[in-house]
Amino acid sequence: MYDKVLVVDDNNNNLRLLTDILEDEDFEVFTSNSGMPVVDMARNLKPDVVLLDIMMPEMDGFEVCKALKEDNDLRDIPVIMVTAKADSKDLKNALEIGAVDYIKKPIDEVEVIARVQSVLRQKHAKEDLKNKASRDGLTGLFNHALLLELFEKEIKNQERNQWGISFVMLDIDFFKKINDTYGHTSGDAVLKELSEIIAASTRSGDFPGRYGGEEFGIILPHISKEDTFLFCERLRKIIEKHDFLIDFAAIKVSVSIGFYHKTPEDYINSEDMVKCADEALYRAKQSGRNRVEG
Ligand code: GH3
Ligand code: MG
Ligand code: MG
Ligand code: MG
Repeated sequence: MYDKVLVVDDNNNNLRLLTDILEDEDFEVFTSNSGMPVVDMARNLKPDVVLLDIMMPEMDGFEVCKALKEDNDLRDIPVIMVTAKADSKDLKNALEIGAVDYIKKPIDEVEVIARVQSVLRQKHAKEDLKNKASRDGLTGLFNHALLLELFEKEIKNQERNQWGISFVMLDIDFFKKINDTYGHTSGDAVLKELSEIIAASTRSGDFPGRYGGEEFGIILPHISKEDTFLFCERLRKIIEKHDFLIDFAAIKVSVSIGFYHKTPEDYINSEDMVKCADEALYRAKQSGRNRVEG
């Protein structure tokens, strides 16, 4: 996939020049000749880096950069300032409000490419690190902390778009018995295999995570209550029928599932949604296990 660069400059000649340079290097380039729409564009395009002219009418580069850095979802996008005057006060100001680098005009092709690539290398290295730290070691699913962080973001996103969102909590039935009968290593193998089933059952926009021990949390954005129930039932049945291979034996495992569905009119926060899903899970356990309650 190509890295996306958003180039902002009020001068169309500069825009064309920067676009040509970057496209020659196979970047996907988006442009704006005003600072005003940049925050919205950044939200929609999710660029990997923004090149930002300082001197622009209406909204200058400093203001745009500040607005990006004040937005939780956008602040990690690196900003490179493009400046006509090599005034060290301007550069200091740019770095202070969160720009990572600057390019001086007149624009030098080699410098532009070198600076953009260096910033992207840092960005990708940071993302790799975060990805590793955010995954559960045993199952490879999102860990508890990241799952909750993603959930907060998704709820906001759903409210903005007037969609429904569900939180699903899944717990293995009588897992202690599996550990006691076959050993902890076999228990781990079951957890891994179950994670693969969960990951394979979710769509690309869903977020499956390991909530804790033998409990899994799944965020389902943009879904109805009926479809949440169908998803959970389908997952429950797939697991019930599956042969879990441990050592030389194949064993059967069942799960209980609770979920909470939030409509756009329902102003409940993530913490309370998790609590409600947990209560539904408790009801599923109470009413016999291997069930879905929502
Ligand atoms: P219930 O149907 O009520 O959920 O019964 P349960 O036995 O599944 O629940 P309980 O909470 O009594 O036991 C959960 C067990 O899960 C106890 C714990 O040792 C085990 N467990 C938690 N994390 C891991 C893990 O990472 N690996 C293995 N092998 N076992 C784990
Ligand atoms: Mg300008
Ligand atoms: Mg449990
Ligand atoms: Mg259990």
